[in-house]
Amino acid sequence: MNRAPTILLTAFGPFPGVSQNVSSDVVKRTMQHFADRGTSELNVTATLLPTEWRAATTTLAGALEAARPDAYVGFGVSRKACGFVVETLARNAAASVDANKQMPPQSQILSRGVRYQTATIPTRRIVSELRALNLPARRSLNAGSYLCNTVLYLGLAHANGSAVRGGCGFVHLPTQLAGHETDAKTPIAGVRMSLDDAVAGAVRLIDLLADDLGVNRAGT
Ligand code: PCA
Repeated sequence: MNRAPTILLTAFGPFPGVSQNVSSDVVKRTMQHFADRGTSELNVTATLLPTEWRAATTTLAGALEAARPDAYVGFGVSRKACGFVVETLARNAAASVDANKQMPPQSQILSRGVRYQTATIPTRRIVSELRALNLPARRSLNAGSYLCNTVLYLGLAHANGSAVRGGCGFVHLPTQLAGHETDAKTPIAGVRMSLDDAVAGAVRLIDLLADDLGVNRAGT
């Protein structure tokens, strides 16, 4: 019997300057949404990645190995994000200190890796679906050179050699969501998106990937 399609999500823990990472709240709540929906047509599974060069890499590899996902989407935060920032490119570059005060082992993610890889989730359609929900969303050509870019790069490298037919991508969220105060007491200018909005957008994104994977949502 064929198993139901599996979508793997990841979120990040704290890192220097961000003591509470909202990506983990968003992914937790999104998982809860799918658990409450209780469909047997789709498995949505999630892993929290430490924002550490070595541990993030090994935790992601373990999660990909265990879940054998049909699609993979990572979530993280960025100070530059005012809404959903759907990354389109991963660069073979690694820089900056992690949560463990360590620099990356080398300036490239993979020594003989290609310079750029393109996200394989349908980024244009995702942005237009999010905007149709009235959520701020844009595509980005620069995922940075920190751990979010690394997990997108490694996810795509993995997907290249396995059957991740529903795509692999990454979404940056604002470091602070409206009405969801973390360590930064003042709301960040320009961020109108709340935690509920972020969860609604993440759910829509997953439903879109699930549709593409042929999941029948009738009755859910
Ligand atoms: N944002 C960082 C790493 C973890 C996170 O949430 C980044 O943009 O790379």
